[in-house]
Amino acid sequence: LDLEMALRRAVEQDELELFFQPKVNLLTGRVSGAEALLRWNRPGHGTVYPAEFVGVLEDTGLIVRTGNWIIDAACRRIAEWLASPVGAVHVAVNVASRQFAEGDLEKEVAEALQRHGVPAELLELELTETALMSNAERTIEVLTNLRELGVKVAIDDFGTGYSSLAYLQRFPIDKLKIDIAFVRNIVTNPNDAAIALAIISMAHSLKLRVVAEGVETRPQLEYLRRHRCDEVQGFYFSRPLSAAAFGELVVAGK
Ligand code: G
Ligand code: G
Ligand code: MN
Ligand code: NA
Repeated sequence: LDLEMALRRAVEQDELELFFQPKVNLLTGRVSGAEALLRWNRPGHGTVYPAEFVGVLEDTGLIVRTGNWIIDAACRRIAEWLASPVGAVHVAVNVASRQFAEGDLEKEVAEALQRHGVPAELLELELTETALMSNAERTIEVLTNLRELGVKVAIDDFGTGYSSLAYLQRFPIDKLKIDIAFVRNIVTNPNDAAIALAIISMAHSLKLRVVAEGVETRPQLEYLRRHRCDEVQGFYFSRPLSAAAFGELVVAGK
């Protein structure tokens, strides 16, 4: 209950902040964008990580309001970068199941893009299989509207949830993110490797891009490159960074 009260204040008091973890394009070797990850600068507690509070946001329904703040903050940041030496950055934002089900995502996204004058193709939404599958017909409608705006959609933690392959083909999506669970032992565990390679192959057959999450070592990276994964994200390249540090990284790489 304390946590809930504190979280209600957090949005109002501007205590939330987005960090950015680089994604690297394996063809060019350059930073291709970032995943926005929420941080809470809780007075008296230092930095609080989403694992400790996203569940409470979901359970209390606060995730809808917070999620709208996140979308707005991401667009504001994209606009700031566009007007600076950093330039165009593709930013992916996590959307919680309840936010997808209960929020008016299309409206919030359209308004945030317009408010900040951001080209839609620079914004990507990461949704889990669970969020997408709970009402598949509505999902198709929402994703179709988002695609009309020009926003990109990725399925997050792919392979850990339950997706109907038939729907995968019907959902207008752009990208699959291979869950860290299959990447962790990709070099040593043939079963994990088989799943990761099947995801890459299926994604490409469906004309989707594929990103591997949680890449921590060079052998994992080389393995994924050899097997034509499009992008990687993970501690091997960088932890999530403050907006300022991410901007510096991009400028240094130009
Ligand atoms: O950044 P960290 O490693 O602590 O993230 C832990 C979890 O919190 C991840 O599953 C991530 O998807 C989730 N998360 C991080 N930022 C956001 C956010 O802005 N919105 C939602 N819904 N989940 C987030
Ligand atoms: O659920 P989602 O995929 O949105 O969350 C991404 C989470 O993965 C974040 O909490 C982020 O901090 C974490 N993460 C990113 N890169 C790595 C990595 O290389 N290793 C590990 N263990 N976690 C990572
Ligand atoms: Mn994610
Ligand atoms: Na993930």
